[in-house]
Amino acid sequence: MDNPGKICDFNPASATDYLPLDKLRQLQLFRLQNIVKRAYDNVEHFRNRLDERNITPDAIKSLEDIAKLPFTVKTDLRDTYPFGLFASPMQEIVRLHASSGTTGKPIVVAYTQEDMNVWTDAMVRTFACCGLHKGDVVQNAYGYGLFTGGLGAHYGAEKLGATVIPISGGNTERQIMVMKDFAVTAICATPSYFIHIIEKAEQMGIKMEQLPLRAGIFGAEPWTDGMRDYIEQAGKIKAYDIYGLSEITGPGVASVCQEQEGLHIFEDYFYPEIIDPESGQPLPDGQEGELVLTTLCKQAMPMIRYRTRDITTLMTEKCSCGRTIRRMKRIGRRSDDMFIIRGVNVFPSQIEEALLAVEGALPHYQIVLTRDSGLDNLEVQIEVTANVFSDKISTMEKLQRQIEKSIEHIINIRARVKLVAPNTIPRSQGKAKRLIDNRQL
Ligand code: DLL
Repeated sequence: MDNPGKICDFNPASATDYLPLDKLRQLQLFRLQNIVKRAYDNVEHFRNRLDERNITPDAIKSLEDIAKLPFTVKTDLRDTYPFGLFASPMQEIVRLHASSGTTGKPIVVAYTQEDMNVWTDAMVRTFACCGLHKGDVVQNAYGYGLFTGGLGAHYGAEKLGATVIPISGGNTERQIMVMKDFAVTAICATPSYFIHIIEKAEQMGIKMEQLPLRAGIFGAEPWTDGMRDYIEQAGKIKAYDIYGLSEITGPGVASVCQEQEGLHIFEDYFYPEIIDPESGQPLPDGQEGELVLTTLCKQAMPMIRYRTRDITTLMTEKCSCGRTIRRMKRIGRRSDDMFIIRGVNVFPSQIEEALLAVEGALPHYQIVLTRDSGLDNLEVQIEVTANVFSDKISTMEKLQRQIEKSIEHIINIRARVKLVAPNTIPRSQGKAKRLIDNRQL
């Protein structure tokens, strides 16, 4: 392909999302060859990995050749903490973010000005997918700070031409006051936090249908179709799913469109592969596996074949919205979310799916694992509406049994369901913590 000037010049959303596939593949290959070379020339860790395998960047002659390259995993970021994977000198870096993770040091990610432009462009395209435009008033309740959600959404919404309210997460009563008084039309938040907002609005006597809010741009944690239906009904809005991760850019990697059938991956920037998580072998489109992403444009910190641990399937059917970029199915689980109970692999999202299938249960739940005389117990604590809670014991018992059955139907083992009063389960302002494992494994 002819050198189009700057490797990662970006086009208006409409052009890139709808590129003919042969043009898109050409662009991806051109960018892949360049980014591999950039990483090889500037990142010692990556160069050593290729040298060990006797590979040079020239090995990439086609997109399929990407499979010759080694994976990058989260521990590579930890082992080179803080700046070991940077491919740009510090003077070129205009932003750092970090993600805390559960143990030890955070991982650090960096952006040059060009990276910021790409990230912002990906977010503009995300918002465009969700039907937002100039004139929308966007309440950004993703956390601002080292988390990429707040600033990522902020820059994109501003570039789109919308009016941005940088409220960040927390102070829920104020969120509702602002939503009402500033005539907010779209909100960005984690789905679990938005459910809390709906609940609080109800307590404050504010009816969601009387607000001009029409869209929610939700992501940063796994959620189910059942949760989406609940949010759309209770919040009187359309709920869009957006996906991203710090290591790759932050939010802006993929988004659902108006069809809400899978998330379009902005694959001219982020090249997706699906691999078998056990063998590491690439799987064809249409098969479920672990999502691996390569940043085709990232200058400060190129990520080559990053193993996300997120489980999904690439969809190849053309979307009726007309975009040519591929879609992936909603990410309902991470391979490291999984817990094993009595030998059975279970994901928290399966529990969510089961309980939302039963009327009267609220999407506030927590999974508690305990071990008693060597035997694992799975308890699911679920809030029910005030009406149900004050109802006859027999009604409660019936609901409890219904949910137990629904869970058993999906995961094939028995869980103890405990119905709890409204407002018992802790609310999150960001990512919800669904699992408490007290088994001391
Ligand atoms: O959560 C970036 C983000 C912010 C995405 C705001 C969307 C909206 P991290 O904190 O690095 O970055 O967490 C990334 O969160 O690997 C997934 O496991 C999970 N995740 C993110 N979006 C979704 C989603 C941000 N829509 C990790 N569905 C990822 C399911 C999601 N899981």
